[in-house]
Amino acid sequence: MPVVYLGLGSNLGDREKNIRDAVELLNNSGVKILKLSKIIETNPVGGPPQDLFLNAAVKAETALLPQELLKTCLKVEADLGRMRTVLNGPRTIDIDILLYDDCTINTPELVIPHPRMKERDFVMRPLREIVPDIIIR
Ligand code: PH2
Ligand code: MG
Ligand code: MG
Repeated sequence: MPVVYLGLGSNLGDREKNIRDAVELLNNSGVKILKLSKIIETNPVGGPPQDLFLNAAVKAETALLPQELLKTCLKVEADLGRMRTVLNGPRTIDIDILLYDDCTINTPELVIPHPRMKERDFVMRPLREIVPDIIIR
């Protein structure tokens, strides 16, 4: 089954609960969680002035195709009350597909590997914890 890596972030509401609930909902939606990194507190990068984030990464396996996985991530975000008002603004939960097997995808809806992941410490620190030898092309 395809192995995928997801990045999670929250800086609104009960941040840790949001991340743990997202992991649980994903696991019940055909995205079998294999590993969850530590949940780390990070300074917001970009966007308006906003509160500190909690970030984490997961390794999972799924039979969902990339577009289906994206729909599932967006559904879990919506189920946890995410509103999209301000670009890069505060959010109850953000679930980003970082890697999907060795796939490269470039569509208007979905770009994999995630285009900004390498420069983002809040993504790479938890990801390297669960995959120390990861190489991103
Ligand atoms: N997500 C963003 C923009 N900035 N900063 C931190 N620390 N953590 C995030 O998850 C984050 C961010 C866009 O998705
Ligand atoms: Mg994001
Ligand atoms: Mg996102």
